[in-house]
Amino acid sequence: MRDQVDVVIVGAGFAGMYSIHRFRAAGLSVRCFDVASDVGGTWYWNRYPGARCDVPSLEYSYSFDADLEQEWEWTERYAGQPEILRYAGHVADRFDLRRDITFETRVTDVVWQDDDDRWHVDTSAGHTLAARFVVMATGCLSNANRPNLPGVDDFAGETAHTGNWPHEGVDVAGRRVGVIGTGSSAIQSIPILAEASGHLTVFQRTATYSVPALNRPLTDTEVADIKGRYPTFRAANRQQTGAFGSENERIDMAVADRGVETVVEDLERRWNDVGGFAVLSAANDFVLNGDSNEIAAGFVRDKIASIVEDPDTARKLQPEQVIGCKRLVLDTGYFETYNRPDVDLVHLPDEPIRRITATGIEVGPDDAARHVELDVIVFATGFDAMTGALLAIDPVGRDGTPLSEAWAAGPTNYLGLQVPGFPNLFTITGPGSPSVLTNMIMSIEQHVEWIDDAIRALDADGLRTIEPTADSAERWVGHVNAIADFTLFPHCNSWYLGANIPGKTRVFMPLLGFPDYVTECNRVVAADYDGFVRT
Ligand code: NA7
Repeated sequence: MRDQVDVVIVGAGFAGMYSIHRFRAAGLSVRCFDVASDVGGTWYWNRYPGARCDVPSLEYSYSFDADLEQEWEWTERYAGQPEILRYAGHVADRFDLRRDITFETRVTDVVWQDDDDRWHVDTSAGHTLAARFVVMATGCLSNANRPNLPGVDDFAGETAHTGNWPHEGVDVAGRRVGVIGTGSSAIQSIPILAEASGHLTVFQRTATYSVPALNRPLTDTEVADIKGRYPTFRAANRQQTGAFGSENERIDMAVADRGVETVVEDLERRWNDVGGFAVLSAANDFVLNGDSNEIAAGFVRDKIASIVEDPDTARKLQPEQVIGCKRLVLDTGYFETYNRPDVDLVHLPDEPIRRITATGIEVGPDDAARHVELDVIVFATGFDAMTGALLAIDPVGRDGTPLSEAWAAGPTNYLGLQVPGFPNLFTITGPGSPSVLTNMIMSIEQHVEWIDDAIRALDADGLRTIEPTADSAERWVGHVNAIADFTLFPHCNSWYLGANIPGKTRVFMPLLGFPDYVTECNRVVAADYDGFVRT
């Protein structure tokens, strides 16, 4: 006999934690599972040196409880991973969340049963549950991508993935370290690894645009200011495309209207004095217009050339693609690191990885192969983003159809919340929702509250199931892509498109524009769950 529960929640990160709190308050019984041994989700796993959030700490935090907002003290403009993990632990203590979480347990099977309108959920620890609802709080960047490079298992030294960093750390002192990848995780960790190791070699496939974070301690005055007006600050942030940054100095003018010279002067000021994503707020069409984009891209390329002393290294570090179509990275001393005598760059387009050996990585064309000797290899190679964690579980919906089959041509769902054929299964910050293009915690709160309302409405109406029609999901995917096509976002091989994973269908997954999305979610509810079938 299966244990009966109202809601199974998969994942105990920020989405899972708020789900537990919210659904409990609605009088529902909940059971949450996580592979980790504590809460925190992505912040539990990403313990690499330098891991830090790129959304300011006073914004990347829950807004659902005023006392929580007031009592927690953030210390830096951008919170580091240890501080965010402490915050997650504090929230778990404060709301007594852990009593409904089973840690170190993987959800292995999630199968819909038409005969009793329940999801049958099995775990690696032998749990068997029957749940009315399943909430996939599995995270967008939780399924690490470890490329299958030739010889990868031959390496006799130590390896680590930034997205699954060993709790005991990696001892790099005096050792020769190689970092594969130059995304955000690599760029955050490289300056610190360079300082701590004997020698560092970076293996770069695509150069990355990065701007100074200008991280710093928060002052008491600015914290008191925000805490004194948190509700209006949050409300203003929710009106922003990315649900954060309402007080960033944003210029609502195109480059051509503002004038190139003024824009470049402003970019310079922002680079030196402002930092963060706001560096690119010097005009409003950088990701809309190719010529405008080139102004910002050229500015950052010139910065790289002025910082990096060796001209050949500087050239390799200058990205060629559109700026902003891969997530802009915020750094602390990244480009400066290449001026160290103990740091080398291998530009993989010139010298591809041939194979990993017992003692390092062999690179280069046939006629100029060379071997880089290494003691440690760090895979900073990112994630199978947005769909990876969902497909790893691969829920089986109506008629025995697995999600992997329903999504063979790319993720199809409605509002990023529900997949046709998967009744009562909800995805938090799923593909098709603003998710990774926003302050994730604001998106998480909006999703959890929408799901909570949907469940309450079902119960109030004496109904058992909710799922979207195939037609509404098809229209939604078209809408998400039509909006992306107005921009330069689809113009490079980003993980937003799934382009970083060999064989993954190329579809732009996140939806641009948080406020319009929320309006649409609310309209759907007001129109009696328009686009959904409730039975
Ligand atoms: P990212 O941003 O996906 O970066 C991964 C990096 O690894 C990127 O430079 C990739 O190059 C590189 N990569 C991936 N596979 C390979 C192979 N096979 N060979 C060489 N290089 C490879 O992940 P992060 O963890 O840095 O950041 C993820 C998000 O977390 C970030 O956007 C923030 O939101 C926080 P590519 O560019 O694909 O050529």
